[in-house]
Amino acid sequence: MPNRNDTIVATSTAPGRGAIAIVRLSGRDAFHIASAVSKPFPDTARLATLCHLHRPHDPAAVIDQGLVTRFDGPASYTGDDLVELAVHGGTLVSTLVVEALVQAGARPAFAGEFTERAVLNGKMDLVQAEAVADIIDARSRAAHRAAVRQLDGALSQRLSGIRQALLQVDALIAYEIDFPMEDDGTLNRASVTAACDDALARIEQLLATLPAATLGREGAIVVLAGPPNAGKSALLNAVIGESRVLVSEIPGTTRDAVEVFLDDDPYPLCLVDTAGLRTSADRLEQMGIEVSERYLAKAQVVLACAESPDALDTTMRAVQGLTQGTVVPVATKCDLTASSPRSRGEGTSAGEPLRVSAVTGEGLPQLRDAIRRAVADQVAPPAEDVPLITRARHEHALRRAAEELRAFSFAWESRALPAPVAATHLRAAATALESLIGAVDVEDVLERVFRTFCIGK
Ligand SMILES: Nc1nc2c(ncn2[C@@H]2O[C@H](COP(=O)(O)OP(=O)(O)O)[C@@H](O)[C@H]2O)c(=O)[nH]1
Ligand SMILES: [Mg+2]
Repeated sequence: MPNRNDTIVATSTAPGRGAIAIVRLSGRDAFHIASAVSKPFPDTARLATLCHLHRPHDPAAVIDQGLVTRFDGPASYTGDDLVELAVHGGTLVSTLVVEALVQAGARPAFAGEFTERAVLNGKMDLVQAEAVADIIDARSRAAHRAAVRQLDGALSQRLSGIRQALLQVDALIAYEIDFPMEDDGTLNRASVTAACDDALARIEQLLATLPAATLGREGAIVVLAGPPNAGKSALLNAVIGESRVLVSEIPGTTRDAVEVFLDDDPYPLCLVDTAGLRTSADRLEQMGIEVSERYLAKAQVVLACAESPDALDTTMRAVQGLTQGTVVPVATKCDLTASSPRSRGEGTSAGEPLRVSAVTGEGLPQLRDAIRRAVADQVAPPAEDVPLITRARHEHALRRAAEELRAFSFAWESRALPAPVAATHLRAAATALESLIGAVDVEDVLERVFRTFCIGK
């Protein structure tokens, strides 16, 4: 673990040409170090001040003019004294400012070290710190929404609520062990079981958000499948509104799968253009076809594309065995064929194909709607008030907590283990939740016993 006593510095904005770059400095000597390179150095907290930045103790060696803001700990992002220097962008200026601050006594920060300090100083918990990273990495509205809620503490509150409930049960058991004659044993047993069931249900409710979280982050996989030359690549380009995929009249042009990420609500889409589904003697094309089949296996939605009704039938049959996803029949190049009155319009249920044209744009809005409906059929959009589980770390800890809780319930109900031994499962479940939010406090159980029970009774 890096030394927490060091004062750390880093450029917080992305490198490259830009209007402004922000350099952050944090730690016990932050103000002392900053005042060696800033003239003047502000003496009021949270008041952006225009300063000259220069080499340490050499006001004549000016590097830049910038806005310097001091945040006096603990009222700062890290909880320690912190200085933000907003300087001109580009690669050189911020590098020179960081260099000057290092010469004045700071150490370059490790990745994530500012947020790590925020956690260590109790400004946020681990789950919220992860949300900071998730907000930065979000590439869909769904992922962004989940991260903002997580930073807000929605998930942390749920987790600590469940943990508190478990500690409460532990306290109940401890009380019964210490004062077995004082309470109505049956009532206690029943309330322990009920509290455990409730905690388990709350954990399972969180785990149930995993598919929605995965879709929100990675996009629902929508595969365009069909014979070569059906117009799949042209359709994909038309849907995303730009030419990303090679379109050609030579069958077999798309040999590899091409993924295009498209943000949408409630989930982003990962549109996959594939090689055709026919079997081919060409080795390269054959490999492309195998790739298509792999994508079909994990698709949420398959757009079965073909020009003629016969080809569409064949495609539907070929696809059905290869996917668990919802298959949407799509009649392509409808500008070339007269529409039968029956098939015009939005219908796709009951095998009625959706008529689309990449050339005229006909049917494209209906196609987007059909995709949205099909995705929602596969994974229901998450309830507004339930925070999403977005990380493997969270999933593992919750599964572990659920396992321990089940082990406890079994031991408790079957009386297979003495109560103090069964209770170790309960505490292991609480610890798994603690490891998530980073609130590890062994005194908690004892404190609960004394606070919620009248020992003097
Ligand atoms: N008229 C018309 N031609 C299309 C349409 N979509 C594709 N094409 C043509 O059909 C041929 C094959 O298209 P392509 O997208 O490469 O098919 P893929 O093999 O299924 O990817 C190309 O010559 C396209 O210009 C359409 O909606 N209308
Ligand atoms: Mg193609």
